[in-house]
Amino acid sequence: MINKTKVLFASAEVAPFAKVGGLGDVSGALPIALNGLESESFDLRIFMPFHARVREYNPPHHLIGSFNFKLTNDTNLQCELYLSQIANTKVYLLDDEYINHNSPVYHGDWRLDGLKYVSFSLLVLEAAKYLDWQPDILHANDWHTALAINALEQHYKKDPFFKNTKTVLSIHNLPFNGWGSQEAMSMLGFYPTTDPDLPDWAKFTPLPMGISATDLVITVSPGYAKEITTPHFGCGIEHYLQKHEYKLMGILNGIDVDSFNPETDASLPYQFSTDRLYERVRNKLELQSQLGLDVGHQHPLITMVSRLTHQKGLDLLLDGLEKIVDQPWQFVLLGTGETEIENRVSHFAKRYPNKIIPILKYDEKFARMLYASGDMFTMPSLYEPCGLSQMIAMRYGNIPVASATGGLRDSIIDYQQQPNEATGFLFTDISADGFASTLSKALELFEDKVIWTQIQRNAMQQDFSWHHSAITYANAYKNLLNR
Ligand code: NHF
Repeated sequence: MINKTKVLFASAEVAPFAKVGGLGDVSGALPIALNGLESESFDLRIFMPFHARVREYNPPHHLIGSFNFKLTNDTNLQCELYLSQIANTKVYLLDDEYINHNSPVYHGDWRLDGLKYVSFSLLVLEAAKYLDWQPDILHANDWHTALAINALEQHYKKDPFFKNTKTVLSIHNLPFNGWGSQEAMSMLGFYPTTDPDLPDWAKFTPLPMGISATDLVITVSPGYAKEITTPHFGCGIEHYLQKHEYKLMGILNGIDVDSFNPETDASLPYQFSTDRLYERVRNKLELQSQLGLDVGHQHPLITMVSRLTHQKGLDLLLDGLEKIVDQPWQFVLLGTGETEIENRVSHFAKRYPNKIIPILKYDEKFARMLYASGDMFTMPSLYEPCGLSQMIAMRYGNIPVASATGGLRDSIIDYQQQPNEATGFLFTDISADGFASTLSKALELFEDKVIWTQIQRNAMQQDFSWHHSAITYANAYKNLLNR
């Protein structure tokens, strides 16, 4: 019998059970792709908190057991462990008094989130022991589970069970570092790391602590791995990351190319392919008429599907659009997020009622319609560790106009740099002016149907499958185990 490599994959979000953002998409897809690799043999299992959302989604699951474990301060934590499944992958759902299966994925309250995720980070290790399942690799994601890696050092150093466990920490979003969990860490027995290369504040902050303790750090694109070693993107630990660059690598995320497939997507009125782009136009005409916009292929339709947060560059977008408001475009935005940004978008739309349509909700089906109808897809992010929407947009022939940062730069081939291979437009001057002038250029090229169709075909033919990324992860795991 072949010995499978055992990977404990810990994440706060896992789609479809509980997803808030891209972390959920990645955690619900990468594990399945890794377990499905024919060239490798992985026994990767997902460990996630039993959130209220999971209870509502209610996947088939059953209780495997309950256990108690003693914290270093002598208090007891009572835990329950459930087993469920996503495709080929086992999913363990963990519960305790802090996770409390009635809680939201994120409370938005640092104290409560601190308690929930610091305890979860300990629980994943205790659960592995309870199952007598010794992981070869512990793969944590973002600040929420980073402390599981520190726990190996701080709580389990003498425990032979984890003696051979190697560690990987994926960074999906560096600015979210777990600041505010200090009280929870003290309560649950963590102490500051003594790593002299970290600034003082970071020695007792979950994500930098995990980065310092882990064997390998993987960012979700190669570009972001480089960016976070600079002061602009490094969130105060750039010097640490420069010095420890040897343990830093980037692997671009993928998307589910079976689900996001314009040839078979049942949520679209008209399915299409690179050879049947005329069918794609019919989606656009239908959408324009549904939304009360002027109907016609000649009116360029600009789209955006996004969480409305500061990171996504909404200020820059609205200021940029205003600069070219006299041009004949239409703009449809779908998403929800910070109230202040939602209000600004609504206010802006009221001033240009026949041009700008904001749809402030989360609607997966409508998102697909936008991907399949838009001519241009905007992503003016201030930073973007990977970004998934630009890949989905390209697959549907919706041409990205995006900031030249992180994973956007790694996944989009810029017309201005490589016109023949181009799949989109990138702007390096990440400002309203930079955005407006690049969008104007795209609008100008939209008039040239031969060039535009070529860009669409190039974009739709890119391979953004998870299979591709999974092979790179598998090699990273292998290198780590052979060290
Ligand atoms: O795609 C999943 C996602 C990224 O750029 C995205 C982000 C959060 O900001 O890796 O994580």
